Amino acid sequence: MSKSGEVVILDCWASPFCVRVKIALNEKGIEYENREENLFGGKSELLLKSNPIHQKVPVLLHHGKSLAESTIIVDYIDQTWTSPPLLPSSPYDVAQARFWADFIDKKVFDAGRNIWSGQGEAVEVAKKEFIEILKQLEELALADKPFFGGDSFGYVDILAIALTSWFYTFEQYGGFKVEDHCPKLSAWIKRCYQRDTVSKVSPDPVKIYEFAAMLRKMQGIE
Ligand code: GS8
Repeated sequence: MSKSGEVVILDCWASPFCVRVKIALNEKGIEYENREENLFGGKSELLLKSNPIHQKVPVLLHHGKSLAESTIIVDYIDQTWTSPPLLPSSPYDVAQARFWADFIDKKVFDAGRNIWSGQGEAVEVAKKEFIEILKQLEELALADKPFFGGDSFGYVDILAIALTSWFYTFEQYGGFKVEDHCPKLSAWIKRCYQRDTVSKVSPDPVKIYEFAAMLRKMQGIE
């Protein structure tokens, strides 16, 4: 267990990237303090100082030292607190996990964002792309395994499950259900949410939907 103040997350409740860090720390049984950033009304000096390049959350502060980028932070957490391991043990399996982590990072959330932030035909295109990406994940990465890495919940599961509290928003704006296209992935989502480490830090999908509606208004989309 970590003493108070040792581990701090510069956080935003709706950020799927912050959720990744919280799940990883929960899996390791590490206590942390989360400091909510106001991303629209002025970021804290600490955030600007800790992540001067991107000025984004999450930032992890460990004994005052800062780290940015959620996949890198989850990696750091896995190397710092080694039990239970999140990444597999063989170099080949680690490489595979990193391949899918990279795929998820480059594809899933951006495709989803194009659904909720789009209009007209662009939404249809984004929806098709999003479903195609999920099908690739389902067929080629998850297949018939309970979790991406096999029998136990791990690195790729954390990176992917954290994005799913936004799926309801994508579904509402896109007019589709993930479950109708990707039954195995839907079963995996339910399996992951049975874990306390996931459910207790995952934002309410309806609140995310309301948040996305607010962002659309702010961006003048209607
Ligand atoms: C993405 C972080 C990010 O987009 C990661 O950590 O994995 N690749 C990074 N953070 C957003 C909030 S979630 O959409 C953020 O901090 N945005 C503030 C800004 O862009 O100014």
